[in-house]
Amino acid sequence: MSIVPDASPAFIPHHEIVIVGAGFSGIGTAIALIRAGFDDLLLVDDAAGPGGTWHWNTYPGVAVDIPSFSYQFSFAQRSGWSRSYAPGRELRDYAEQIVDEYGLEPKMRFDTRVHEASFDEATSLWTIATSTGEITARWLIHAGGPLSQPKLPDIEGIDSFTDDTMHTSRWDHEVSTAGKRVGIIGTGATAVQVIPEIAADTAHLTVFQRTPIWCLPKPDFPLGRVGRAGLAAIPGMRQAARLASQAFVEATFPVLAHFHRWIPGTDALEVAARSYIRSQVSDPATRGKLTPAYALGCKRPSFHNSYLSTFNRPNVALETTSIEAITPTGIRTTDGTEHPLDVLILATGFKVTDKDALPTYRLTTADGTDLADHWESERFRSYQGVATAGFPNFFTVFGPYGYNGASFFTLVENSAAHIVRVLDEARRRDAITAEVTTTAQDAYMESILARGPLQVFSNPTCASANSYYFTKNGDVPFRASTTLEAAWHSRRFPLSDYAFSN
Ligand code: NA7
Repeated sequence: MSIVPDASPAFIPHHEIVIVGAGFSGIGTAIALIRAGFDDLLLVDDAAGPGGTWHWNTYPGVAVDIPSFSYQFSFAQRSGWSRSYAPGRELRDYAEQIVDEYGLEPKMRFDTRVHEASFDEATSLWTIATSTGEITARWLIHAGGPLSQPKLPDIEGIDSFTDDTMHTSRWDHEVSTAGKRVGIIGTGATAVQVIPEIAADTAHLTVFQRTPIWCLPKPDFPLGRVGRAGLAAIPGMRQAARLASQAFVEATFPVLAHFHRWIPGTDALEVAARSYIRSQVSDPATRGKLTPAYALGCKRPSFHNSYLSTFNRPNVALETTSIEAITPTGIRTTDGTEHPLDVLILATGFKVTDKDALPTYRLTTADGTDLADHWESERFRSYQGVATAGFPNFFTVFGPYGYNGASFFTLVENSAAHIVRVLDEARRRDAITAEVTTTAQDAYMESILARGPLQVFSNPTCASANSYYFTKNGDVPFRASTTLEAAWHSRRFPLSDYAFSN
């Protein structure tokens, strides 16, 4: 359905709505829009299929680290997950099934990279330059996701290694690590999953760690045929599992992180985490190196039941001396040691708040203001992570200060509800532009930032965590809010927070 039924032909865009990204952000937003009657939409993605992060990340051991009962859409809950924390392949299948179920395929254009988007004031349309041609749209939604741009380490000689090398998010399944001398740089959530999976088969595995990660036990268990049948057949069982899972996720991230000062006994968690490390790692020196010096929560903790104990293996070494260079034959550390390697794995994460990551293309308003420059000079600001004052007809599913750290699916559903609410109102008014007011954005930012002192991120030890939660300015652009509160505001904000024009 078009929002402007009598628009002049010159002003009729190719599509009413273009969504950049066909991962779960784009898929969930598209479904919410279609349900609200906005059918004329197109999703573009540079991948060859849907699923976003779950399309790209196929490394050994890839799995969710939020329980699957929560890591799914509320309107498309499954009983068929093989484990309480589903493997990545099942998430990729889930994305493909949802695309089928909701008939999204004809609305998707793959292998299409967006290069630039510019808003034209005369027509109130976006022109989106892509690798497969130009598209115009009334409304542009960036659903790119925060973990889509692989970050290569800035280490001398990165291109010089002559044997096999790969970033974890572009795993080359032709390369075998079995019987080889393997090096892996990074000890974030991805490395925590890869290392135990490949260690046993390698001739030798050297883990190059810069900053240790808090690794906690994962309540990961197979659901089995009986469990899955129970979830599907017993009335209320799936809902009960979801409720318990949501409560667990809420307590372990949004509440603990954003209301840290109010929660008694958080020190006890760190004590328990240390004791877990002691129970898992036999060598005291290795154990010491694997124990973080920053507060639990400064950076995303990992959950795995065999990561820490993998360092007990005789063929696994933890190297904490800094890397000086990558050489044609391996890695040289600053103590002069050469580490010869056959395979080099870069588990070095993603560009999350880097200037060229959000969004990944140049996006300009009618007066030429570039969004990335705007955020660079003004620091990140937004309204509920969805809209930015000065950028009409543009929405982000994951924008700054929008995500509270709970299941990503909750964020997607909240952001989609917010966007639908604005577009519904635009349709009611026959409006062709909608833009959040500066007053509304300022009030939102003030309310979120006021909670900063309560957050774990204000702990001084976070300075040594190298956490991607922090921007280069030291800001942590999370939505300091419980999930219920975020859901409420996404659906109940005053419509006067937006300015509409015909
Ligand atoms: P992360 O969590 O960003 O981890 C990247 C890791 O790579 C981390 O240990 C970094 O060390 C390390 N790294 C990055 N650059 C270098 C250089 N130059 N030298 C040495 N080590 C380096 O990415 P992941 O892919 O593991 O996880 C991303 C998210 O995916 C995760 O949070 C989950 O939500 C799912 P550092 O800690 O910066 O010292």
